[in-house]
Order: sequence, then structure tokens, then C-alpha cells
Amino acid sequence: MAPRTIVVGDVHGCSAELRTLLDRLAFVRGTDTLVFVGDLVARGPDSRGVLDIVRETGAIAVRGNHEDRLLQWQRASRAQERGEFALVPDLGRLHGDVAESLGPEDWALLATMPVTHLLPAHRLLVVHAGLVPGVPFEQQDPATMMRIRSVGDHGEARDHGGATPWGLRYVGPPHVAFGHAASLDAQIHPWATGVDTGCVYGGYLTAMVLAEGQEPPPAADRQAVLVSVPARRRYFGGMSVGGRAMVGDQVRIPHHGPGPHAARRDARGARVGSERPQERRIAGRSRG
Ligand SMILES: [Mn+2]
Repeated sequence: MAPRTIVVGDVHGCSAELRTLLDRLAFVRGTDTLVFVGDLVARGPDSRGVLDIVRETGAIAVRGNHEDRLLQWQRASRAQERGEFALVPDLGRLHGDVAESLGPEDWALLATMPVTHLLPAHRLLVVHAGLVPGVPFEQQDPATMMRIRSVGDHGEARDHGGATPWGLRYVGPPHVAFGHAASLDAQIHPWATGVDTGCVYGGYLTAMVLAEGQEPPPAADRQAVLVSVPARRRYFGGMSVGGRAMVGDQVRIPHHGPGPHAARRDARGARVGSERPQERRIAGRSRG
């Protein structure tokens, strides 16, 4: 089989869905290049299992805000243990449980995760959250690249509250594959593709699959390079029935089974039925 590059959205501990996705794609280690957009851990059932898969597959994973938070905590904790002054951030129960579950090899893996990964053959940059439109790459702030969702009226980066998704304003090259902002449908912009389809919230786990040397196709054809598998269940938070907004623990809406749009995909995961308008793909207040 010809080598492919597979870019996977936010996994958040959903190891079963990740294995299903890799099976469906017939991923071949050593032939295919596997890249994750980050947020491998937390919120879902099996953070360690996901890190095991990253090691097994020889994948590259960029750093998400959840990995960054764990690493900041670890750095401060170690400094404090050495007797240095350090403010150790409160991890909370969610991340505290993850931190306790991780072994030395897991922490070592997190520490290797870069903020961005460039795939020159595809003219594609992989980053967890995104870029500030109009700012040269060398001047992008790593913390922002792991957290931006939108831009405000003056083009400033916003996590929550901005009206315009950053990807609408961004002009490449390179094309950017990103996660962080979950919505039921992949976010398709001219020069950016959001592949966090909210698996941990009961949505989908989505990958962009590119042939050797292939650049992401124009927006109208982008769906053809996206493959999704439905979540087995909702593991965390909830999302609105219409799929417009996806939230973490802010709003709880009764929701059962795989995502509400599961029936719209056929057995191979291909989309069935008509597309919804672009605006509806964009999450409102969402969490990454
Ligand atoms: Mn995130």
C-alpha cells in the first residue's frame, strides 16, 4: 500500500475509538505517517492506553493544552521538590487523576511533544489550536497556538468569546490541521481544517488522510480526505442536540448512544445525506 499521512483529531483518552479508526484505515506502521493534533489525554476513559498506541505506532503528536497543563504542573512540582520557589498549579481532580496514572515513559513522551509539526511534502502544518492570522510564524506565541479558537474585532487571539473562528481569517500556505475547538462536523476553511469532532463528548474521532505528496484539497473537496468513526458513548460533558455547540461540563443535555448524526454516515464512515451550511459547523462556546 502506498504511504499515507494520517492526521488525527483530539483523542482525549478514547483509546477504543482510536484503535477502531486505525483498523478502518488499515494503518501500517513504518509505511504510513501518523500525526496527532494533541489533547491525547484527560476527560476520556483511557489516557494511558492512548499514549501506548502513540508509542506502538511510532506516531508524532503535537502538544495540546491538556498535555501542556500536565507538563507545567510537573515542572513546578519538580522545582519545588528541589527546594526552589515554584507555584505549583492546581491540577484539579480530572487532571490529578491523569497525572497519577502516568508512568515515567508517559511523562517522557509528553515532554517530547512539539508545539507544531510541519509536513513539507503536504505543505501542511499541524498545531493543536491554531495560528493568529496575519502574524508571521516566527512570531506566533506557543501558548496561543495551543489555545486560540477565534479572533476578536482587532484580530487579537481569543480562547472563548471571539466571534470569528481564526481559520476563517487565516491565509496560507501552509495549510493548517488543528484540533481544540470541537464541533460535530469537521471545520473546513480555505487554508485550515479542524479535525476535533468531539469524540469524548459522544461525537466522532476524525482523521485527515492524505496520499503521498498530496496537499489538502480545496474546501469543496475537503470532506473526501476526512474519515470519522463514531464514539461508542459520551464520556464527558454534553453537546446540544443540533450539534451546533459542543460543551464540556457547562451544560448537560440528555444524550444517548453515538453522536446524533451517526445515522448520517454509512458503514464505512462515509457521510450520507446533505451537508449542513458552513456556519453550523462552527462550535459556539466549546471546550477543548
Ligand atoms: Mn484542546
